[in-house]
Amino acid sequence: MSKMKSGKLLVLLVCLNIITLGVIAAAPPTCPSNLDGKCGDSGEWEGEFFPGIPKIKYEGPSSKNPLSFKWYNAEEEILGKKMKDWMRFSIAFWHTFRGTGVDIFGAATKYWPWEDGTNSLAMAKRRMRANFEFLEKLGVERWCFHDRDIAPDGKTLEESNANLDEVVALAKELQGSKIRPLWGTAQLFVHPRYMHGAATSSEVAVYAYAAAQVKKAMEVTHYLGGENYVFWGGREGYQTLLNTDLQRELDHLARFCEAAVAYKKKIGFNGTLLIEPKPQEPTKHQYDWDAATAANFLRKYGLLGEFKLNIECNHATLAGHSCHHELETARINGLLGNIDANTGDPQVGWDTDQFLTDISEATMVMLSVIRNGGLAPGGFNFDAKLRRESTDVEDLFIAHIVGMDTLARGLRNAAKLIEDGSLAELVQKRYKSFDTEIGQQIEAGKADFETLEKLAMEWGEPKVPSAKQELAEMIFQSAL
Ligand code: XUL
Ligand code: CO
Repeated sequence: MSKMKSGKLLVLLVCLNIITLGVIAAAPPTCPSNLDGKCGDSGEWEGEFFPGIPKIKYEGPSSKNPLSFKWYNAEEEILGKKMKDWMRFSIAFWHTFRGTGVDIFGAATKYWPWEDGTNSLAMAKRRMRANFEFLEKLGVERWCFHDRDIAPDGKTLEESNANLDEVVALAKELQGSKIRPLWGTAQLFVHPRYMHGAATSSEVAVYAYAAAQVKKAMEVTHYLGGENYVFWGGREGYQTLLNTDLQRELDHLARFCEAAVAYKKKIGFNGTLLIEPKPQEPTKHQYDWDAATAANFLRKYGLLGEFKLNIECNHATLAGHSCHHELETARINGLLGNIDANTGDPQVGWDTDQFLTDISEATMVMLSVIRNGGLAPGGFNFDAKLRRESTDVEDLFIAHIVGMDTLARGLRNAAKLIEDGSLAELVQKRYKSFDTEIGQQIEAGKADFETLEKLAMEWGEPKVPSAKQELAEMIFQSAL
């Protein structure tokens, strides 16, 4: 074959491959064959969604039962508070009930038995029933949702609102007296109308549409007894500054936040408003880059006191920080409101939303939570999804169990470190020179440069002590 011909063949093969991938990705899920006619456009579902899965119980660290907690013992007290009150765990509806395993190269890998392949209202209701059975069996009393995860978009805003109302009415009934949303939010990033952003779109009609969607999402969160409301700026950012008025977009975002505060007060919603920072993805540069950027935005626009932050661990690492850094930054600014519990992959550069299973990281997370005095009215939302290759229904349980156990283990370890006191002592010793008279004057803002210059000359070259990093790491590790 000539060079020319083989080149053409290669192009053809690449094209065919792209077409095939496109077809696979677009193929609608089909009704599974093992459902004995239970598939169909009906909201009714006879029997259990998770037959064979018992109510998950605490069995202790020696248990080999994958469907049991080894470290999370809801009623056990740690540092004077029940574990369940430290954790306030929540399930993310979008990952657990809308996640299909689809990625940019491949089709869905998961077809849960209750799915009928449609995005109908009846299907939405059936999924909602599955959600509550899942929560019940896992012993979790909170859940989080986007408006469009739980109810299908309609042809008009009125129709979308009506769909939402119908599903929310069922959710309210299924919640009973114990279960509540940890937070609700509006999905302002999937629909093409939001391609330039929602509150930061260059198109005023999109800004208005987003406002209407948030208004409704806040109403239903309030109706369901939600404790918080989240703003994740899905497409609030830019691709290039060449076509972007940065100042105008940020001003619009601030106006949007102000209007949300006003509406929250108007409807008597007492939940906390939370901004969820993320540096990029889907836009190249998101406005709520990290905790410090979001704090500065709130400060600049006079919104401190009206908002707190929802820190997501995978977003922290995308911003080049550790989760611990983001939690501490939020905490020392009085802004730590909630945690989206997940983790990224150190070798992958995007938001993989994995369940956190690293005990050392969980211990650092829990150190921040304890220092914060807990997270209430926030909590831990499992903004985490099964790997594409994990396809059994029981994997949904196993993933949440290991996520809950990891954080519970982190809590136990952090409590050990706090009770032991050596780490705190190491830190306190490190700064002891500031406990002197002059140190106290500096901290009180009463030491001017002339005074300090005089002292520097009197003292001569400072003797700089060791930072004791390895000792700190040794103490930390002894608690794991
Ligand atoms: C996206 C993300 C969202 C928010 C809610 O990265 O974390 O799921 O938590 O919109
Ligand atoms: Co999140």
